[in-house]
Amino acid sequence: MGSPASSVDGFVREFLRELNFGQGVALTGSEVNDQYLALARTVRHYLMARWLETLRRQADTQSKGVAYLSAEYLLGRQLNNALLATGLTDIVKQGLAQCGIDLADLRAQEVEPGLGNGGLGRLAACFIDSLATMSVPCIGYGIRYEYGIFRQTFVDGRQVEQPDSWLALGAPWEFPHPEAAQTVHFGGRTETYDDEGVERSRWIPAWNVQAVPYNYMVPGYQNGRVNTLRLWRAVATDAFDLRIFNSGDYEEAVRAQTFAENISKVLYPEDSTPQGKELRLQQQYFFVAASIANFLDDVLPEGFDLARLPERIIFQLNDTHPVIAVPELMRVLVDERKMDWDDAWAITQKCFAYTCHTLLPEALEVWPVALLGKLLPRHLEIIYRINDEFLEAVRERFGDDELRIRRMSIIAEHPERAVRMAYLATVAGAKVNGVAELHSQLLRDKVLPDFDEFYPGKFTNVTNGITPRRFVRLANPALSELITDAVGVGWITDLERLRELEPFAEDEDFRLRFREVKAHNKRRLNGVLQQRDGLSVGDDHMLDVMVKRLHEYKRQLLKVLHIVTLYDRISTGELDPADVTPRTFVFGAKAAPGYKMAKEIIHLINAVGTVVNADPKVQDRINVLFPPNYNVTLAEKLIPAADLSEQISLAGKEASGTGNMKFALNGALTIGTDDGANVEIRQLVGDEHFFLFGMLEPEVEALAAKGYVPSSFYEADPNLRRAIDLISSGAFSGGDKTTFEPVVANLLYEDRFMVLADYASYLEAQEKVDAAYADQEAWTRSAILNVARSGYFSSDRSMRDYIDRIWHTPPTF
Ligand code: 26W
Repeated sequence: MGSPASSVDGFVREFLRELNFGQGVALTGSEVNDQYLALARTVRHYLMARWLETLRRQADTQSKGVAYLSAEYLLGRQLNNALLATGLTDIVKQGLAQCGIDLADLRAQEVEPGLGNGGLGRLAACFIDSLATMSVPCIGYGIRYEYGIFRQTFVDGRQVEQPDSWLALGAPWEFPHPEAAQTVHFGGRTETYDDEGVERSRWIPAWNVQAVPYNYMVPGYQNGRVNTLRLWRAVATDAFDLRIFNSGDYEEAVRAQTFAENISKVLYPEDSTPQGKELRLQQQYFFVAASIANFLDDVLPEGFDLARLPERIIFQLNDTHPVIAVPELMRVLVDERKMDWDDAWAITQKCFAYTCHTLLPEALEVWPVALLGKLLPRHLEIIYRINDEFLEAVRERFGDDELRIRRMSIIAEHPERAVRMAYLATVAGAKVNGVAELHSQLLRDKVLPDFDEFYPGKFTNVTNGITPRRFVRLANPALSELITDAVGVGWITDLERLRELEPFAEDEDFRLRFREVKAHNKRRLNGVLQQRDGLSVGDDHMLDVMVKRLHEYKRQLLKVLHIVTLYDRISTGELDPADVTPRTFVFGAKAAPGYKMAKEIIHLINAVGTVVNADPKVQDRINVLFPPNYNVTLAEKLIPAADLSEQISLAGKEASGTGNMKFALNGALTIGTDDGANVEIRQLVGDEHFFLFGMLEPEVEALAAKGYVPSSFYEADPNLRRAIDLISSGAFSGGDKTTFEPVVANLLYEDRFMVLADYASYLEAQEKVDAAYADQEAWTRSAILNVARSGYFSSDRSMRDYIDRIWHTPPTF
């Protein structure tokens, strides 16, 4: 199977063939969606030979690879990346032009697969991109949600969620394989039986679903390699009970089908109800059971000696969501393959590694024993045995220190008996890593200190990274061209080469061109926002951007208080508008549907924006934009245009952040706390090129220990008092004093994330930002140095760290 000729004419032939025979339409009269689908299929043909070749070589060499287990993949649009990977962009552009079609129009037609919530899902997407580019064997395993992260709209400033029907207009990048479905079982009971003198256990499940694999190509950057992302869809086994159907009970007939297919229906359904919780556990087991079965039965050659499994695979657990894979592998090895328990456990402990992505105690997953036992009775038994043997080893080492035993038990007793998934992952994993230096340190010292002591050498750090292909080369073509002009193209796969830009910070002409790039990106953003939301960004404004999930610990409220203070000072005449740097503040954030306070904060941001944007006293000075439905596609336009990156979480709470890296690499300066990967960004770019503010993590601890009283900060700081009073006064809610009462009360009497304690320091840092921005030459110098010194944050480097320290999976070919 030869790949289509790489010429404009060859492309046009292929494209028209797809349009005619694939879509069944003629070019004349075809819709944009027909054209997009035909183009996507044409481009995937170009990748096909490489994909098949990769699979063939992998089967031949049988070298060790990574199975990345993740409940989320936030892929972003595929077309542009596929074009970049194949180097086809110019040919396609010309070919389409011959057909009277603008490539940009077809790009805009693609709906991104939003199969993730935030950083963790996007990280998974960056990692598989890097592994393909580095020629490392990897299969990404996950769930093909029918509805991804909701589409966010605002009604009267409040978030309203709409279903994300990303499949509605066709899904040209996926390859369904119903013939390769796996059966996944649930419920029932266990029993022991005599197997020729050996007592064994077996699981008698009550029901099952089919897991149908949908394969996606993961192309490396211009290296002829294509790895696989395999997402599972749940399909009912006896889809339709014809007997019941014929008897006229249509509802009952489809009930079982609906029940089964709910498993892959939506990303992270609400877990505030017991049903929702159970569904989430079903999702987790569903995709890891299918993935393990797929790897053992279909990927490994027939007759493979499972004692050698660790030579072939490492299952990387992306947070605790896939951790039920640990007892599942044990069940398969012991119950199905009849392996001795100790041998199976030794293998299992070499085949898993675990990444933790949080420090917030409430985000550490636990599964009530009652629920787990009902859904997966055999797995619960296995977990108990793992725990018994583990605690026995702890006793051997530390004696009968009951407090320690209770602390370390995989089973928590309070408030209800539950399985601590992070502990299970830590006991089973060959390695455990955090996602930035500070986070990994806190993980060892604060979250899992007993485990760190018990398992010397198990804990390690791998600082996150981002793919420079998508987030610089594709998202910022203008900057990419400037960089390539200066240092050559090597940076795209060797991001440390950006260092060679350092001398250009002193080159006046280069600085001018750098500023032109920013201005160009702002105009581009303006075009996108105009069309998308009717919003505009002035190109003479500093663009101050805070985009990330809406969460109290990230402190969007601190940003709001800054804006309210500025607004108050200008509108009362305390500040002369002429002395204020013109700024446009941009927010992008989705709140979890059940997270009330987060939704109140969204409402407040929109309310403040409405008032500020309408007030003639501050017009042309400050502006607040909150385009709804922030996603990867919008990020790719927003980040390259930004001047200032807001990374203002309370120190010790943001595990890493990856947005922070994207901004620095696109030449924004950061205003940030000493948290997550901000710490490393600041160390690399230099203090003079980073606006640090706020308490350090130990100071946060100390304040909490002594008793934090937020209202005392309110009493003591007149600026803060004015800002909060203005919100309470109804100034942003049409005079209604009750609207934002919950937010204000939360700030004054709880303020879990110490917004008020860091307010003064934040304001001071913002004044430094203004002063620095006034000197455009110096600002540009800093921005260039941010780019030049952030090469470390390539996900290629993250992958090298995982490979060297955890996976030991060298590149193959
Ligand atoms: C239990 C359900 C659940 C699901 C998702 C809890 C929490 C999540 C988050 C969306 C997880 C997440 O995205 N964490 C982020 O992971 C990034 C990649 O490591 C880090 O950079 C961020 O700091 C961290 O918040």
